[in-house]
Amino acid sequence: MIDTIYSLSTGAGSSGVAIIRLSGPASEEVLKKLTRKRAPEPRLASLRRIHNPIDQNAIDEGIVIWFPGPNSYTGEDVVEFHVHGGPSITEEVLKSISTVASCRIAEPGEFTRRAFQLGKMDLTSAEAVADLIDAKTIEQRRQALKQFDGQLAGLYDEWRKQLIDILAYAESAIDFSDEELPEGINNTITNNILYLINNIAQHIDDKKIGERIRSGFNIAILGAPNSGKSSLLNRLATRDVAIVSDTAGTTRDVIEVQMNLEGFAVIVSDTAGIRDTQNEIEFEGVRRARKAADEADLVVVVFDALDLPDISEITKNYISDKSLVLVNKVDLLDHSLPGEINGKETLGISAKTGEGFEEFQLRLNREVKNYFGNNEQPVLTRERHRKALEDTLASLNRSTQAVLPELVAEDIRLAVRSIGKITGRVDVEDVLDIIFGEFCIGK
Ligand SMILES: Nc1nc2c(ncn2[C@@H]2O[C@H](COP(=O)(O)OP(=O)(O)OP(=O)(O)O)[C@@H](O)[C@H]2O)c(=O)[nH]1
Ligand SMILES: [Mg+2]
Repeated sequence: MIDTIYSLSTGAGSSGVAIIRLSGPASEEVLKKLTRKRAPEPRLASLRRIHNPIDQNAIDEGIVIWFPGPNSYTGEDVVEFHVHGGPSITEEVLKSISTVASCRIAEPGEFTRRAFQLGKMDLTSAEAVADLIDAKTIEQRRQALKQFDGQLAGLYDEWRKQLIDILAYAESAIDFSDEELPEGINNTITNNILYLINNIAQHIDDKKIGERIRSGFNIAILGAPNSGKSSLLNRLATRDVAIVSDTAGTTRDVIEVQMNLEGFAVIVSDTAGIRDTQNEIEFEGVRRARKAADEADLVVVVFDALDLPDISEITKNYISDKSLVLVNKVDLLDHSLPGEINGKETLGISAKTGEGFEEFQLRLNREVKNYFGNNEQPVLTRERHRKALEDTLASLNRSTQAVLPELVAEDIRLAVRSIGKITGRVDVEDVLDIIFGEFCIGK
């Protein structure tokens, strides 16, 4: 007996409309009990009075929609109650549903999990549902929708199909002697494997673009104490996030602010001023600052114009090809800026007056856009995909070294399995909990 699952599918709190969704064999029974009528026409919005089936009291009047399986989100029988979104109403409807046998509250992601299990969508589309719900920027949404539409699944399924073709060849090489096989079959196998290895390797050599679109592009602000890092963060965030003071060594913890630059999610971190220190707390702050810089996709290196020409040597070490170099406090400068530091062009700004800030923002936007590029190819979006592709590559590379045809075939079979795990074309029970655990209840 399969449970019927239900939950409030819209957000918590009061709203104009709230949707309570059910999926499973008892859906129709619940619908009849709560509306005291037959199920309406399938997929047709119908106005109904909704009652508590135990005390028979009216709860609300709302829209009900009946989706008999398999033409529903999950593939099972599904019912939606669209009621007024007051907590007393939604609680009472949920309570009423709980009185019907075999109905229980859904686990996180369970609706989508059932949709996957009944073949309504592959695993990458299911993951994309979670991403669509979480999307806060245009680019996050675009990427999630592409994945939901099956762009990633299409690519991986195509590679898997090619691998299965190669496997068929490789197995024929086991069963038949050399004389019986068409000429050059081993060369064809090897060439096809090498071609796939090349394509997969290119696909995963991606600067983690897809993962960064989901999780955010990391920018660390780094520099000597008092150079104006926190002032810069506050100006970027247009609010007073970090404490600013003329005491050197004010910031200790890493302060993160989420922003949206050019439609991309960005996390900007303000850090402790880098210097040698005996103070235990400041020392830990400096350690965290260095770590933030190491892990960042872009480091904004800030120098203090008041230190010129003896700018901080420790800070200089952080100039690399992933940095933007600023000289702050140009409002106090009575001579000209050095055009470059360590071969990197400098930009003079004043976090206090805003001088040069517009140009800084333009450069920041340009860096973010350049990092992501105009990639129209489907990109992988999770460590899970990367790991499966690395396993696939490892098996394929091994197969090119194998001498016995049996071993070649076995490695290709392993490769088929690894790549199949991404879309769920194999036994994947073990990964399901991880994927659907990312969801909130009601999705
Ligand atoms: N004149 C002027 N003063 C500035 C500018 N930017 C920051 N300041 C001042 O410099 C001092 C230090 O600024 P903060 O933003 O706290 O510097 P910080 O780099 O975060 O310092 P730590 O957290 O100690 O490393 C404060 O008194 C700011 O008001 C600027 O562009 N011009
Ligand atoms: Mg600070």
